[in-house]
Amino acid sequence: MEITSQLRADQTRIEEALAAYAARWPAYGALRDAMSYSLLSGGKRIRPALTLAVCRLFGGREEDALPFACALEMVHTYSLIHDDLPCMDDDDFRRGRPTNHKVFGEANAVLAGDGLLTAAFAVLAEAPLPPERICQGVTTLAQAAGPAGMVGGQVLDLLGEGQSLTEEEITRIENLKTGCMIEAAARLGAIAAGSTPQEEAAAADYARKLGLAFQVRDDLLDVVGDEAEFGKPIGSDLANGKSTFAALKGVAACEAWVDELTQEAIAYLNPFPGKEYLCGLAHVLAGRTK
Ligand code: GRG
Repeated sequence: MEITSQLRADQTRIEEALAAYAARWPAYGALRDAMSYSLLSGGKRIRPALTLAVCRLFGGREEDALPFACALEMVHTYSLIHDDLPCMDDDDFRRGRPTNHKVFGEANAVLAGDGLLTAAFAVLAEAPLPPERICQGVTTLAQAAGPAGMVGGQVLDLLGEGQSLTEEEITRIENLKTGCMIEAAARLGAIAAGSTPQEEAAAADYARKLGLAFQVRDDLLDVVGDEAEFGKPIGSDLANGKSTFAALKGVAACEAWVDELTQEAIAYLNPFPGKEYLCGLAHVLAGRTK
């Protein structure tokens, strides 16, 4: 199947599964609406698509990876809701729509994030997989999202506001804040497939390079992107006093770096037949406009 058709098919499958989980949440006050508003609001579903693709690469069944994929997307969505809050980045728009707290108020936005984070671990725990794979999945997601991963990166990101950070410091923050979850997406696919440790390590190596390329591209879009497509105001990194790769290295160097990282990512998949889709996905992400 062609890359974009496969990606579209994966996105549809993920949308349907997420909507089915959302329909089961209780409607206490605005909670279900607030959780669903952000979960079902047109995200690209890159991370869960990666989970499904890695699972397929290692001979696993898509339906086995789907709960892992959805759980990861729920955690990602919670992080975006909290990241947009006035006490963090204070953003009004996300995915082309008003942010969660703008629609539901701050308390509901905090609780919608909390609800998504905790619901995600129930989704993982109920995956139709052997208990040891579920255990590995829970540990993988918790480590990636927690203090040694995304939350730690967010703390460093907030601390770095208004400061001129070095390339090494920015790389460390971005690897923690964004890269860990992208790596976890790949690892979860490998775990769902019951892959070997070598296979999981190769998928993780691929995802680490992909994650950095994704972040550099994000920095670029904040400078040269189209506001309507990107879904949030251009220049918000600069306005928030963030040190970015684009500001440090310039647009042309960052464009070349994204291509280099993409090639490096793809090289890790060389030993695996059936790698074409994941290679194509890396190229699609390198050229993304939203
Ligand atoms: C609040 C604990 C906590 C963490 C927030 C992920 C994150 C950490 C902040 C997001 C800030 C940001 C815009 C980072 C740039 C890269 C990134 C993660 C973009 C958003 O991911 P996409 O592009 O979003 O996959 P969609 O909307 O497609 O899901």
